[in-house]
Amino acid sequence: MTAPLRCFRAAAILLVLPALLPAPAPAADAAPARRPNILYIMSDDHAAHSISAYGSRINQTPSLDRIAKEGVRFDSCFATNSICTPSRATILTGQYSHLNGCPTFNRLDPARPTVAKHLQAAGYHTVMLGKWHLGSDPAGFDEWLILPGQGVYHNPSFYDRDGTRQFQGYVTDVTADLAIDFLKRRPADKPFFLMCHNKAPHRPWEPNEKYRAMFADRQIPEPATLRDDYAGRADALRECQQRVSKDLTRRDLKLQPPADLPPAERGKWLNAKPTEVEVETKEGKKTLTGDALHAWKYQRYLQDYLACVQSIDDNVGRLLDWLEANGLKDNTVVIYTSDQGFFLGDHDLYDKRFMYEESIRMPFLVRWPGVAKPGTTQASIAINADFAPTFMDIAGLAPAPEMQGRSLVPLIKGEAPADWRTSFYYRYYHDPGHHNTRAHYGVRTATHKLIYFWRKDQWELYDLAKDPEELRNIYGDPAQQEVVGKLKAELARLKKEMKDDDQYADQQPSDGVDGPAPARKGGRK
Ligand SMILES: [Ca+2]
Repeated sequence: MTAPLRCFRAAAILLVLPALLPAPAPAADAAPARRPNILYIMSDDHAAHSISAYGSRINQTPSLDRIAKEGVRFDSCFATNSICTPSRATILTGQYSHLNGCPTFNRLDPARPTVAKHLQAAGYHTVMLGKWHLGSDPAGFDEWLILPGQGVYHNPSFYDRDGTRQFQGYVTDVTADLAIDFLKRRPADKPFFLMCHNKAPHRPWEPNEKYRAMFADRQIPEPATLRDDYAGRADALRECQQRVSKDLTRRDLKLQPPADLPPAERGKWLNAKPTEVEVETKEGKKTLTGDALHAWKYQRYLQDYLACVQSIDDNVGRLLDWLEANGLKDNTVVIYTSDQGFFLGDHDLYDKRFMYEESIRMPFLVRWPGVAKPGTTQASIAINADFAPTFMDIAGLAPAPEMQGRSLVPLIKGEAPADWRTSFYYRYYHDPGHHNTRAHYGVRTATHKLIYFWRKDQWELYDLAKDPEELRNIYGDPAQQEVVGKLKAELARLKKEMKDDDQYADQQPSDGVDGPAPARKGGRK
């Protein structure tokens, strides 16, 4: 696995040279001046409710649980725009979409300041491996090797400054192999900032054979809201096209085209959304429709999704073991998260985008020996814009002035700053987008959520304490008008504080994250 990274070795040797210069003397009362390494592991679309440390009812993730047991579990960490590229841009810049220029699937301008650039300038060795999905080539990284666009699960191609190379194997294994390869040859006298980004468990949810077989016959418990009838809600839920019952394609469901289908018609067949499916049962072949088909689709979806998650868990375990076996455990902050949450059949949905809990909630687990108290939890509201200032704080740097988030280090330490945020602002733009999900913005507090679908002029209000599943829209309830008024005022305050002047309300930059860079490198996928 080392061969594709050979080109980095020369660069790594050169980069060691500046470190030979005398370092500034630490202050007399400073702790030993060894800045911690940062291993940031992020998966794609990994919902917290499929991690057993978060109380999953549907799977076990012992390696991720290990981070939680040895560190702190954040229970209220949220994406501010719950799709891939925008969340990644926010994580790197510490800014909301309307300021970092990535409200949808558009390219991140590589000239923008990012936390990688700040850490690199401060002497960290910065590395980006895996799924990037920001269109432009990574900037501010000493080394990078990334999947083109979404990448593929099996025998994936990765590319770097020199071009595209294909690897044999399963993408989650390959990504961890690359991370371990880097760790083995990391610069000896610099701390590292390693972003290790999994493609999994993103659609089309293609597990490796080991875990596909393990989950093939599992019966996964259904979520209570799988048959949500959307009564009382705004039009958005009824209009969206991310429903388990209606919108999973034959490709998603891993159905095989008839053997006699002409090759030219295979794509159309696979992309169709079936309204009946013939399955093998103990009693013979049976055609499923209606609710039986709905239940079957849920099982097929979750079996594959959870099998993809299992490979992530295994590989996180490999990374943790490697750190421990090689003396890096104590001086490496390990973070596990996902670019957003995901619906696992909740509200009959299978994507994200909506401001509902399963979509916006990000798993966020932090192990920092000697700083994070093992086995603790943190309920304060964290957002993805906080990650960049957190990395800077870990590195001993003040947050960069352009960043809108706030360092989570006090929360990692178990402190409760009196002035910590008690609400956060959310905004989603990609309408109609891939799943016809209506644009909206809103505010969430510890107890309530107010959502405004601005193009439809429709509102939803949920009492999260009384209705955690968000089934009862109480916006029109006369008894709630005082709450509505307060939340509207808070929403306006946050919108202003975050400098959202509706910059992208009517028009967003054109998409471009899946195109130019890989194409320029000589083909993708
Ligand atoms: Ca994602």
